[in-house]
Amino acid sequence: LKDLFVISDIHGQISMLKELLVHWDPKKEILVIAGDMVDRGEDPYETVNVIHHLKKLYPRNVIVLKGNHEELFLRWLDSPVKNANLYPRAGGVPTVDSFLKRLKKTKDISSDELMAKAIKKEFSRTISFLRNLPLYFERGKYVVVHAGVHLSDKENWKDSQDDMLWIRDDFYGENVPNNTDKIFIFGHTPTHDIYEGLSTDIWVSSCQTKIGIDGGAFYGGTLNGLKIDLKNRTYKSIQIKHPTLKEFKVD
Ligand SMILES: [Mn+2]
Repeated sequence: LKDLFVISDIHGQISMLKELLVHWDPKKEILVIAGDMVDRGEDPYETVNVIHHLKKLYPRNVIVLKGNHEELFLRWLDSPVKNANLYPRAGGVPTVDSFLKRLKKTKDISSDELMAKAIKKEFSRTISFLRNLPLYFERGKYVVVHAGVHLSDKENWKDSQDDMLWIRDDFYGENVPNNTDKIFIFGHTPTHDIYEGLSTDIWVSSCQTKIGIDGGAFYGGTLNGLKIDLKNRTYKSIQIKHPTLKEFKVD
């Protein structure tokens, strides 16, 4: 039985991702990317590209989940005019730019409509990979999901796909009891917000069944990796610090 190595909310921070992936052992661990690869950040295209490549290399040992930002990118691709104002506000510009930069032909692309059309055409495999991402990953007692689920009863936590992408304190709030028998690993809300500014460390609810791992990598926080030993139910975390300008490397 393989252990889990969970990473979430990379938001284009490819240098931090590469640094963190050094700690992944593909022979012993299933890598779970819990969504929000794109939007904001250093290079969203390359982030998706590296993860897609890993998925192709290790189809059974790499699990990639959809986050709300993959959903927002896909919505913009499918309805660029309707989302022309909304998507940039969600951090979409670096995503679109990083894809456009890799286009073979870049002339005559002046509107959102033409940009979306060109990206869909040239990167059809990447886009189809994003479209078909699952929303959660379940292994024994553990469930990895981007934002969370509704916890009201034991059976129906799988019902709301919307919650899996978007929910916040209606899930992680300390006043929300977990009536399922699962332990949830989630991203989406930076732990910095849950800790009210005190830390970017991995957050564990007092009931110990909700574990937040989003270190706010793009916001100058950390990219957290959570290792879960399934047999012994022990955890280990690895934190990659946001590169300062001085330490920043360009290769
Ligand atoms: Mn999110």
